[in-house]
Amino acid sequence: MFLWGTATAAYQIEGAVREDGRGVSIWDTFAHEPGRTRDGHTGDVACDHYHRWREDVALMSGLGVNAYRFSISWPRIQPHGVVNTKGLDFYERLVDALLEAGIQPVPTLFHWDLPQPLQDRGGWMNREISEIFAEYAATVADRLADRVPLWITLNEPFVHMAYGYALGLHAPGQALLTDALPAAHHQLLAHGMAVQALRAAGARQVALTNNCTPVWPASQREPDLKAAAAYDTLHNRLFNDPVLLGKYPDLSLYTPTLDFLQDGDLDTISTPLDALGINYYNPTRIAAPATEGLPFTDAGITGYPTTAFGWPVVPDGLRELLTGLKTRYGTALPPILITENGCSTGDTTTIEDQARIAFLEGHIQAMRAAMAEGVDVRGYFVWSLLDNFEWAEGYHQRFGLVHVDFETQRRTPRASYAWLREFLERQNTDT
Ligand code: GBH
Repeated sequence: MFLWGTATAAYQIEGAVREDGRGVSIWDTFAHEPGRTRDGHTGDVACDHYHRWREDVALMSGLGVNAYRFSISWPRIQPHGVVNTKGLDFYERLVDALLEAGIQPVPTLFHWDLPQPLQDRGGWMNREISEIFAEYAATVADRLADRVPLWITLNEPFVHMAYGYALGLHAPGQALLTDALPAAHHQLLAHGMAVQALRAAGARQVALTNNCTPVWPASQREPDLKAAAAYDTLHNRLFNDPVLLGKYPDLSLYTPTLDFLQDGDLDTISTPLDALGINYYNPTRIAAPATEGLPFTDAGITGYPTTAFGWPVVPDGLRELLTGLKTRYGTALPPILITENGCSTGDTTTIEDQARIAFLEGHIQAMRAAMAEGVDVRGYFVWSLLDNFEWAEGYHQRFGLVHVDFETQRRTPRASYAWLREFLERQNTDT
C-alpha cells in the first residue's frame, strides 16, 4: 500500500511544554533567547496539539490519508535521564487513535528538540549522546513497536548540523562553521545505534530522513563545477554515503582529519535500512566561493516562481533528485519515502491557497515521473497538516493544509485540503 500522509513535528505543534513531566529542550531555551526567532515567537503553545490531538486525528480522517508522520518529543520521554511514563502514555494514546482511524503512525524519534540536559553535556558535539539516543529509541519502541510498523530515527541531520551548529540560526545556536562536522558524525552514529536498538525492541521497519537538494552549478566553468561538487558533498553525500555505502565522501575541503571517526562506526552507521526518507523543497544553485571560508557560494535560483518563503518552486527538481539518487547509489538505494514536501503561503490567513494546490500537484507528478523511470517510491507526506511554529520564522510562514488561528486555536481546512481529499478519493477508485 502506497503511503499518502501528512507530516508534523513535536515542537512545532504540541505546545504544553511544561505538562506531564516534559523536560526542557534546546528549542525552549533558544526560542526564549532575545532575537533568535522572528518577533520572539516560541513553541510554548504552538497548535496546542497536546490537548487537541483528537481533533487533529479527525482532520486527517476527513482528509483520507492512510499515514501520519509525527515526531516524538525526546524531552517528554527522557526529561533528565529517567523515563517519564506520562510522555509515553501521550504517544500511545495518539498511536491508538490513529490506528482506530485506519491511519498508519510513522513516528520520527528526533526532530531537533534535544533535551537541554544533553545539550549541557555538549549536545551532538559529544559522542556519548549517540548511545543515549539509542536507549531513548529502545524505550519508545518497547512501548509501541507492537503497533508501529515503521520508524524514522532522525529528521534532516544536515539542517540540524548546518543551522544548529555551523550557522547558529537554529537551536542550539552554535556558529562553528566547518568545525561542526562532529555534530554530523554523532547524529549518524546515533542513527545507526538506534536502528539496531529499534530492531532489537521489535521494530519491523526503520528509516532515516535526509533532506536532499539537487545541486546546479552556476555555470559549466571549472571553479563553479568544483564548488557545486563541494556543496553536494556537504549537503547530500555527507549524510547519504556513510548510511548507504558505509564510507564518507572526500571531506578534505572541510576538515584535515576525521578525528571523530572510530573503528566500527561506519559499520554501525551503514546498518541496512528498510527505506530512506527524503524531504524535498527545492534545488540549490552553487557558484565558486566569493570570499575565504566555505568552498562554495549559494548563487540563488532565478526564473522560477517562489513560495512565500522565497524558495524557488521547481517540481522537476524532485524527479531529478530521485533519479540522481538511483544513479548514484544503484542497488544500495532502499525504497524511498517522500517524508516532507510542501510550501508556505506566508503571513496570510488565506483559505484559498491555489499556489499550494499547484505546488502539490506538480511535485506529485514529478514523483510519478521518477517512479516511471524506475525509482522505487513507497510514500508521500505533505508538510504540513497544520500551520505551525516554523522555527526561526515563528508563526510567519504557514505550511498547513489546515489554517490555524493562533488566538483561538480554531482549525479551518484550506482549499488544498479539499483538493487533496478529492485526489486521494480518486486514487482509491483508480486502483
Ligand atoms: C523542513 O526543513 C523541516 O523538517 C520542517 O521542520 C520545517 O518546518 C519545514 O522543512 C519547512 O521549513 O534558501 O531557497 O535555498 C526544510 C529545510 C532548509 C529547506 C532551507 C529549504 C532553503 C531554501 N529547508 N532550504 S533556499
